[in-house]
Amino acid sequence: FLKEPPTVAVVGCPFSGGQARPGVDLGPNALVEFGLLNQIKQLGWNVSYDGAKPFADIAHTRHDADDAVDPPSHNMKNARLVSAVCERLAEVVGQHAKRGELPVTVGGDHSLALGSIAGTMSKHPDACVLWIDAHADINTPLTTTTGNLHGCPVSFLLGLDGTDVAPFNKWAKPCLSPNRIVYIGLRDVDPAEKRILRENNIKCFTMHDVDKYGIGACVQKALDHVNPERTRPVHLSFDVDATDPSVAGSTGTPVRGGLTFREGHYICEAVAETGCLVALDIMEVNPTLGDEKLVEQTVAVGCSLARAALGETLL
Ligand code: Z70
Ligand code: MN
Ligand code: MN
Ligand code: MN
Repeated sequence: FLKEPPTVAVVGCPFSGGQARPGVDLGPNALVEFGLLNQIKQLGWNVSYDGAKPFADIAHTRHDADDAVDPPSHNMKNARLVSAVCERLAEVVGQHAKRGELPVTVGGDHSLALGSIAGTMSKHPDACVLWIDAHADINTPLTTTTGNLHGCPVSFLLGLDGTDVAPFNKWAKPCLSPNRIVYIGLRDVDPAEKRILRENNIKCFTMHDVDKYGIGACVQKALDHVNPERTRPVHLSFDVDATDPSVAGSTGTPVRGGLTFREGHYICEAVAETGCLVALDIMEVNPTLGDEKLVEQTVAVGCSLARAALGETLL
């Protein structure tokens, strides 16, 4: 699916407006400072990086959205801001994909995946999505109890009831069908989200399934579901809170009982082995949460998950 020479376009999106805790906007810079670009080069990729430039003209990409300027609409907080950033991200990711590059979106909060996946779909409408997360992020504007849009991106991608609302409906058209997304790592799902997942027959591998079948079988079954012939392009959207807080603790909503270090990396390695990866998200690293050691560990894990997805092997 990619052009020669193989190029990764790192898209850092310093954005925190999809949730309540400041600091996740500093995630991209932390991973880049830790050496992400050179690490990807070491794997044999050409690497491009634009810094935060693509988002520079959108006010308040940091966590300073003002309810007076951007009042809650349909119970969604910072809706105009999230929509504007995701629309821009979709353009940027779409442009890179159309040049045959592999966009790696570094967040930032997970509302950004509405933009990154919309961008992937603009080039690869037949792509499937692996969503690795403690959370399902499939609330709609009608079901969200927090109003935080990082809990909602999947519902917009699927075009569920209640998502055809301004400002999102100006640009975000449904672009994914429920049988083309699969979850791994779930363990903190709202009651309304459980109903949505059931009603739409969306395949999920919860932590219960990881315990029961092992990560190898779960990833195989997940890929068999969304990509049985291994011919479809794959967008891997990895929320670092899918891993256990002991693995990546510097994140806004840690949930105990998560993926081990190896289980998280195994998912990325197995996706790399398919040769189908066309886009990657590394989301929700918040370098302002926890002590220095926890932050460095979490940033390092964000980088190593990215490397594993981009072909780093153990031998
Ligand atoms: C909850 C909500 C969420 C991430 C928390 C939480 C969603 N279901 N997503 N942390 N990454 O607010 O809708
Ligand atoms: Mn806010
Ligand atoms: Mn998430
Ligand atoms: Mn999450």
